[in-house]
Amino acid sequence: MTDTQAVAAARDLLHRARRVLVLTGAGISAECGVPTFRGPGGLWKRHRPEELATPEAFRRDPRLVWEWYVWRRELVSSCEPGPAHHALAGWLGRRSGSARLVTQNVDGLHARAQREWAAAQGDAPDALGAGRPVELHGALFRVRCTACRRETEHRGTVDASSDATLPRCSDCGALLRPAVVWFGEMLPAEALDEAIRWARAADVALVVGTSALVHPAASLPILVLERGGGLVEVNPEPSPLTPRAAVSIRAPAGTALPVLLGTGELPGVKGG
Ligand code: BJW
Ligand code: ZN
Repeated sequence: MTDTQAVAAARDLLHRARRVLVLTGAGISAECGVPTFRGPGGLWKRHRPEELATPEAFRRDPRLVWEWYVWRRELVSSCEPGPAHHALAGWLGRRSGSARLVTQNVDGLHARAQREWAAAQGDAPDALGAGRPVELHGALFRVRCTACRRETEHRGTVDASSDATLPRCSDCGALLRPAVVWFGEMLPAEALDEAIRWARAADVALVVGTSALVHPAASLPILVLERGGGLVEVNPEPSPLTPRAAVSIRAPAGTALPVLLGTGELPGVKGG
């Protein structure tokens, strides 16, 4: 299958699908300057996951873990949603409720692109409602109290120069932690339930920019396949899902999604 044929076949599948589950991973933000976790230049190359992304690591050395998150928060603050986020936001808006975006990313770039799209349509920019991305692994700019578990948005500066300067809960005084999901932790129940509900109802899973190694996120497209649905994968590299994909588009998301999800016709191909 040529690239053009693959895109045409994927557009046809998406066009005919009654419900679509979209699952994204770090690769969709890579072209915006947010490093992926694995692979060349990945975040794990410089920091072993078991050192930083586990509750044990945070108990052992909260300052070191916070330092990593401060670095990532600063990095993401300087990034903008890219063509892939924008193409997806427009397509989700046009599908008006028949597709749901589930992301493993904590960078908030999908929500930003969706708010920008909503604002461009004349809607209130924060009126995403049921269309807001399902964030399976939490959010970089939220914190949770390690004692009372109160969760709040947190965009302020964090001073990770010493244990004494780390952020503390304004209610109970205990240490705050990033509201993200570390290895061995349960995913937020509401988000996981919503993702599974969509996976069980979808005809097609569109999987973009994930190594599909981390579960339960990587199991969601399998649920779609198990009920006879189709899988479209966009990733320059193969993943464990590739052998089961009806269509595999081996291209960066920022190149592939505007063509796949755009409103224009493909050169020489009838649009879907
Ligand atoms: C491009 C591109 C471009 C590049 N365009 N593409 C079943 C089997 C085996 C193990 C388990 C299982 N179920 C649960 C587990 C254990 C564990 C797990 O999955 N381990 C595996 C690694 C073996 N899972 C968990 O612990 C989860 N919790 C859980 O299951 O709770 C229940 C339970 C509790 C106790 C015991 C047992 C069960 C929690 C997982 C939490 C993951 N957390 C992280 C950190 C989040 C916070 C943070 O960001 O700091 O989430 S880890 C990290 O990996 C992050 C990501 O969301 C996640 C996935 O990574 P992703 O997005 O796929 O990124 P990469 O870098 O791996 O891949 C990038 C891809 O992009 C590549 O393919 C590139 O080719 C591609 N790409 N440029 C398109 N331009
Ligand atoms: Zn508290």
